[in-house]
Order: sequence, then C-alpha cells, then structure tokens
Amino acid sequence: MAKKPHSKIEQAKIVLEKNWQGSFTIPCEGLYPFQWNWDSGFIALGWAHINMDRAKQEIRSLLSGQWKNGFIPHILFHNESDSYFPGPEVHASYLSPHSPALKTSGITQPPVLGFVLEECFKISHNEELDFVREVFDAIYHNHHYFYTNRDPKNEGLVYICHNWEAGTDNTPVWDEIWKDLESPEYQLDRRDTKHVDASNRPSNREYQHYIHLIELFKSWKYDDGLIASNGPFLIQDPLFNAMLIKSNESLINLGNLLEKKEQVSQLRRWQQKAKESFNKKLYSKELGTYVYYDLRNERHLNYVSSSSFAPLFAGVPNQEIAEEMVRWYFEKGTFSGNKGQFLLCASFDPKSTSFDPKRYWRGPVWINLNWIIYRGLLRYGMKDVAEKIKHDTMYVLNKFGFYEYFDPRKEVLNTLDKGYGGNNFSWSAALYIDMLK
Ligand code: 9WN
Repeated sequence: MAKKPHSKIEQAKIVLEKNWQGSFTIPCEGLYPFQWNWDSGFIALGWAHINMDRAKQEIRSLLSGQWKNGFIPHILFHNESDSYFPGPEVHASYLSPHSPALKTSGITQPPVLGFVLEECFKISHNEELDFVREVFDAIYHNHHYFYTNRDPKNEGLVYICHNWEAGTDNTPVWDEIWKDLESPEYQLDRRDTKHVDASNRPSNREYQHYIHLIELFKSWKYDDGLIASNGPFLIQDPLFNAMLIKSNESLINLGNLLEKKEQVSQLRRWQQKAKESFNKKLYSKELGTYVYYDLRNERHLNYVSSSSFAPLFAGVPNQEIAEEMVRWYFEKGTFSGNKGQFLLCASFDPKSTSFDPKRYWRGPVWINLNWIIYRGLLRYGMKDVAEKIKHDTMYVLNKFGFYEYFDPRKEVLNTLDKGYGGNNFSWSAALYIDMLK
C-alpha cells in the first residue's frame, strides 16, 4: 500500500526534527549550521506547540552563549562546521573580556527572547512558571545591557552597529552607509553562494563591508564605548527597537507574576521613554510610517521596509496612526500594490528603484516579518488585513514549501516552483505551526 503523504503540519515538524542538533536547532542545513539568536526565538515558538522540553532547551542553549555583560551574540558556535563563512575564527569573540568560553560572534540580533518566553508560557497554559523563573534574570540582564551600552544619548532607543544585527542584512536602507565606506577589497571565502543561487544573496562588495565592520570591532576588542564613538554603522532601527519594546512588555508581565518589583519598575521606566522617543524620532509624518535614524551621521534614512511596520507588534503607534499606516501601505498603497499585485508583505518598498523581488532583504517576503506584522495587526483589531497577511503567508508555504524567502509578485507565482534561499528553513516551519494553532 502506498504511504500516505505527510500533511503540511507534519512536514513542518519534520523540518524542525531534522534541524534539531540535540540541544538547539540550526536555521538551515549547510547554509546556516550553527545556532542563531533570533532564529532560535522563533523556532522555540514552533517547538513549544509540539515539544515544550525542546523549546526550553533551545532557549537555555541560546543563553549559554550570553556574555558576562548581558550581551547575547547573534551566532553561537556550539559545533564545528566549515560550511559557513564567516566562522568562529573570523568573529574571534575571545578578544572581548566579556565573552564566555564558548565561541560566539561579537554582534547581536533583534532581542526576541522576552516575548518568546511569554508566548511559550501562554502555550504551556501558564504551567511553565518555573522555567520563566529560571531564565527571567538572564533576559532582563540582556535588556539592561542594551539600555546601558547601546543608548549613548539616553533616549530609550538603542543602536545596532552592524547590518547583521538588524537581521535584515542587505536591505537597500544600508546602501546609503556603504556608499561612503571605503572597505578594503578582502578576498572572501563565501560559502553561502555555494548552497544557494548567488543572485538571491548579497553582493561581494556588500560582504566586504560586512567583514570590514567585524575587523574594526576586533581591533577595538568589541568594546561598546569604542564602537559607539568610532563605528561607521550606528543605526536606530525600527524593527530592532520594536522587538526590544515588545520584549520589555513581556518581561513586565512575567516579572509581575514573579513579583520582581525592582526589575519591573526599571523595565517600566525604559519602556515609557522608549515608546515616547520612538514616536518622536522614528515616525515620519511625510511617509506615515516608521523609518531609521543614522546616529553616526545624524540623519534620517527615509525608506520604508517591512521593518517599518514592526512597531505595531510592540504597541508603539496610537490607533489612529496605526490605522492610517495600514490603510495607506497595505490596503491601497505600495506594499499591496494599487491593484493588489503584491503578496503581503514585501521586505522593501515595491515602488522603489532599489526593490528587487528575488534578492534576500531587498524585496522578498519573509515569514518571521509576516508573523510579527500579523500579530501587530491583531493587536490593533485590524482583523481583515491580519487575515490577508496570514493567507499570503500560508499560501506561499503551502505552495512552495518551507523556504527562506519568497517572491512577492503575484504575476510570477504561477511560473515558479519554489521559494528562494535555503529550503527546510526552521523558522518558516516553526511559525507555520504557530500560525495554524
Ligand atoms: C547572517 C540565519 C540568519 C538570519 C538572518 C538572515 C541570515 C546571516 C547570513 O540568516 O543572516 O546572520 O549569513 O546571511 O538575514 O536574519 O537570522 O537564518
């Protein structure tokens, strides 16, 4: 008898199962063979629905790479692999006096752990309070690190110092920075382009900038003060700050349950300032959405990307601004296309000349951003648009599989038989599970 094909949700579970390494989950076999920071957060959400012990282990493993000053790196090299560049020897985390024995990178990623912890707690029907107690202080320490080391003007907004910290590696927003940066022409030993189509990845010149920044940080031994005063890439990013604010909110909720009075008061102070500054500084009246601020050059970077909508998830805009933003960008404007020609949500403004529907963060749809925006829309009661983004997310995952990113142009969807980048990509599978539950 022929075997019954696996249902889609079973296929998603198989992706997670295959990428599980015994104590953490890799984002994608070959392409990303280590533990990544925000990937692990989204992956933990998937695990929480099917195996809570693994969700907890995922989070514990991530925290095992935390530095003494509270910093949590973007990659943890628990295992050896030569299929990824740049590996542990390029990042050289041992140069920092704060780094642990475990080899890690010296840059971070959007701080999702706080809200991931609250989500896992909810998925457990509030049964995992002991686990919340176990990891709460470490995540709080991470927020403390951000507000004491990454906010030189004491505004409540933290900066990122590298494009890999944004998670949206090659968004056209950074083109403004790269054009003034005279990075050396390093010989690169890229492996990503051996796994997936090079035309869907960042260019070699972009990679030279990425490596140049790492080389600078190493020459400063990853010292935050030196990076803040000399780093050429110092950006207040709306996605990164929204993740921190949403995680603050979750830590406040969980801290109340644990009766952590002092930490909750501190979190509330950070939170209030953060939200105020976010609306004052990162909201563009002309564009009707949130943009980036370049602290090094004291200028706004007035581009609209999917990161511009992440503040919805963190409750940053008021109802009126949120509704206007969604009406403009998702119902009749650029991201939907005036004739509805695009799936929600392209990672970069489809009207821009820099929009590229195939190239990584320059246009394609990403499942984690869709999940963030979906949750944000529900938060503001915008159910129809939320359902639309959920529909588009399910559509690409069902049609093509658990790829890393997808073409947003409806007109080409019937001519394609797959998504872009890596296949069997963990957070695409994990968030599929979460969105279905
Ligand atoms: C650099 C792992 C990571 C994601 C990022 C995504 C990509 C890495 C790379 O893969 O970045 O961190 O080598 O391209 O842009 O968001 O966390 O999935």
